Parts: sequence; C-alpha cells; structure tokens
Amino acid sequence: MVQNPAALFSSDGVLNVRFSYQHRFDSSIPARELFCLMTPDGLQNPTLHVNPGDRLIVTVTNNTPVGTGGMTINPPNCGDTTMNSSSVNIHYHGTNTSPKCRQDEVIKTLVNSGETFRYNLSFPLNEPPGLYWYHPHVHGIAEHALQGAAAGALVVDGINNVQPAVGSLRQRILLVRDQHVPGNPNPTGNVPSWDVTLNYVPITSPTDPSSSNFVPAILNMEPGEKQFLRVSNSSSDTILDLQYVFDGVPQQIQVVAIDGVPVNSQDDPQSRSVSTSVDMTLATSFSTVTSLATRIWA
Ligand SMILES: [Cu+2]
Repeated sequence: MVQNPAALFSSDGVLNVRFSYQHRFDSSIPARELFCLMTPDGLQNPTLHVNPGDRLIVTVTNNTPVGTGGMTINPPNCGDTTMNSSSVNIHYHGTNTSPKCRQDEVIKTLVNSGETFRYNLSFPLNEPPGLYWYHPHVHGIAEHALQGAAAGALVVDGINNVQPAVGSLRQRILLVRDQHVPGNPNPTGNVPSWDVTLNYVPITSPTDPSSSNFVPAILNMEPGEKQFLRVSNSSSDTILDLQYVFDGVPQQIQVVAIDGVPVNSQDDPQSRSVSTSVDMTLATSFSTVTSLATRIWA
C-alpha cells in the first residue's frame, strides 16, 4: 500500500530543515547500499513545501563512513576541496534558485564524511508552482546515491492558482525510484532491467504485468473519487510509461502540468491534457487528475 511521504511546510516565508545523510545495506544478496536524507525526528526524504518568494534553509551533515579515493577540486570551491566516494551535495531539481555556492550549486559543492554544510536558497517570487525534487548530485557518484533512494519531493505550493480544478482534491506525492536488480542479471522475461519502487513500495517484474509474479504498488481510492497525483520520476536510469490501471484496463487521466509547466498554458509546447498513458523520460515530473478507479498499478 502506497503512503504519502512525510511533509514539512514553510512558515513565515522560511523552511528550516536539518538532514543527516546516512546509509545502510538492504537484505538482498548481494546487498545493495541504501541512502537517506533524514531529519532529527526520523523523517526520511520528506516532501519540502515552500511558497514562491520563500527561503529554504537546509543544514546537512554527512554521516556516511569515511570515503575512499580522493580528488582535489580546483578553486573556486564550495565546502570541501576534495571529492571522494562519500561526498554528497544536494541539487534542487528544476527550481529557479541561484546556481551560486550555498544555493543550487552542484559542480563544486562537496560535503564529506563528518562535515556539515548549510544551504540557504531563495525562491523567486515568480517561481512557478508545481512539483520539483531534491537529490545528491556529486559528479560520478550521484547515480549510486540516487538509486540508494536519497531523493525527495519539493513542492512550490500554489498550483490551484493556475489549475483551480485541483484545489479541493486529495493530493498524492509519488516518487518512482530505481535500483539495480540484485546480482545484476541480464534482463529477460520477468527479470527487469531495474527494480522500481513507488514511495519505497517494490513493484516486481514490470516486464510482464500479466505474470503471477507481478505485484503492483496499490493506491486506495473511493469509487468516483478524483485525486490529484503528483509523480516524479526520481530514478537514475529508468524511462517510464505510466498507466493508471483498474482491473487491467488503463483509465483516462487528465494531465494538468509537466515539469512545473501547466498544460495548455502559454509555455506548454503541445496539448497533452487527456490520455491513458504518460511517457516519462528521466527526471521529469508530472501532475495529473484521475478518477473512476480504486487502485493504481504503476
Ligand atoms: Cu536532478
């Protein structure tokens, strides 16, 4: 059963968050490394809600073990001056925040094991409301961190100002993450190229949805209820073809925004509003309204 991630909201124009960047190994054989940005009270990769014009202050401590390797980075530097296998930083994907040090700077920013770094981001007053996300972005090791699940949603609130129809609907924040299949077998039959999760709920063998091995992630809905689904492809390598399926039949979904751009707005390059499936390339997000069914396979 899929649950919404925990959520934190700004107040008086500021959202203050402390993160511990930490890891563990899962129980698969061979074990896969998992990563998390965790708040002091144990929220894992929570959804961060801000409003246009807000400040987002993130203080992150890298509590992963001391890394191996080490490469000196030419100045100007931001944080540590060497990169190793434990380095981390945070990218605020899609936001129109500054690429300067201590904001959305991902090329030079390095926070190594045992170090603490403070971000202080200013969201512009005209930041488009919508779904964004955050994740580690150190060159060369971002894939490993992201596949370990260190990613969360970042919502600029106010979408109902541009799409009033979604204002009263129950919202779901849905993050699709991917991970290596244990042992990296060749994809074939029911062995997918990647293991995929929806808000950490594993979805088995998506190569063959009719197989008895296929176990979908399930969302409960009331009959006739409309829900506002906000989906981020937070995977590293997986291109998604999403459908909303009830009793094996793809249901109609109404797309209201893609990558923070409301459909049918002046910035929308094409009309993509009604469909039964949505293709998601890497690192896209979309928001959709759906109804009729009581569960979703993804
Ligand atoms: Cu990104």
